[in-house]
Parts: sequence; structure tokens; C-alpha cells
Amino acid sequence: MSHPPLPSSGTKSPRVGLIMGSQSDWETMRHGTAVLDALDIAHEMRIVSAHRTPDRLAEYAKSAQGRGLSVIIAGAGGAAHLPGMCAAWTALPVLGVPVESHALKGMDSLLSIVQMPGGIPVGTLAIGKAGATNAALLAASILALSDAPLGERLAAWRAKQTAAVAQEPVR
Ligand code: RP5
Repeated sequence: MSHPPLPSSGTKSPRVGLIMGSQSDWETMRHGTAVLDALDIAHEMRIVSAHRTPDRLAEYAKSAQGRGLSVIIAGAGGAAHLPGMCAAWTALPVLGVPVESHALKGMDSLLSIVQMPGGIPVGTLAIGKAGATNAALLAASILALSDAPLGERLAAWRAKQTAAVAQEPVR
């Protein structure tokens, strides 16, 4: 089965694949995209549901490495098996972002993602915006191991963040 071209940042080949289980996850996962954009990391985004589009997931994950991706960020909520099933289909690093759910405030998502049985790892981040942000930063750190210019951009991003922290609180 073939898919239409994936949306990616710019014209460069995507190095990070950012997938989410539903359009409703975008509000969380957009924070990861923002960081990848800020660090000029080419990435693609796609809605891939482990249970609603299982064939799409298998095809996406199995083809990821061959298409040049180095890291996959997978965000999902509720019974969030997307990151784990993605990791089952690829040896690429998979970073899981638990999306905050309505029923259980994301605890269900967190435990679904973090409690992978030994043998198939998923690097699990925090629930929600912080997790999406940190997944992108962690992807950047992984890529920077073999990309010195990216390492410099990441260092500059962190230095800017440090400089933005005031010495005293505003009263
Ligand atoms: C999961 O179910 C998605 O990752 C999403 O977080 C959650 C709810 O999906 P929708 O019912 O909003 O499509 O598969």
C-alpha cells in the first residue's frame, strides 16, 4: 500500500518522524514540532493509529529506517500502544509521549507507554506538553552525536533558555 508524500519541514529529507494516534493529539505534539523547527531538524508528521490504522503503522515503522529517519517520536493517549507497537516494528529509537487523556489525566497514557516488557524499549517522556518538548530535545541530542552543527544549535537553544531565567521573581 502506498501513501501520499508526507508533510515535512522544508525540502530536506526528514530525520525525525513524529507520529500521533489522532488529530486530537496535535495540540500536544505541536510543541515537539516547534522545537524541531527551532533547531532546524527536518521532520515529517503523520497520524498513525495503532488500532484504527494498524497496517499504516506497520508500513510506517518498517520503512522508517530505509527512508532515512533516525528517531521516531510517537504520541498517544489512553490505551497508548502506539509507541510500543511502533518499536516492535523498528530498531530505531522510539520516544513515547503520553498525551493527557480526559478520563485519567494521562496516567493511563503514561503507564501504557512506560511499562514496556523487557526486550522492546520505548524512551518515555512526561505527560503532555513537557513530554512533547523534551522528546524533540532528546531526538536532537541523539542526532547531535553525529552532527556537530546541530550540537551547536542545541547548545545555543539551551543557553538562550538559561539566559531567560530571571534572578528574582516578579512581585
Ligand atoms: C488515541 O486515543 C489517540 O492517541 C488519542 O490520544 C486518543 C483519543 O483519540 P480520539 O478519539 O480523539 O481520536 O488513539
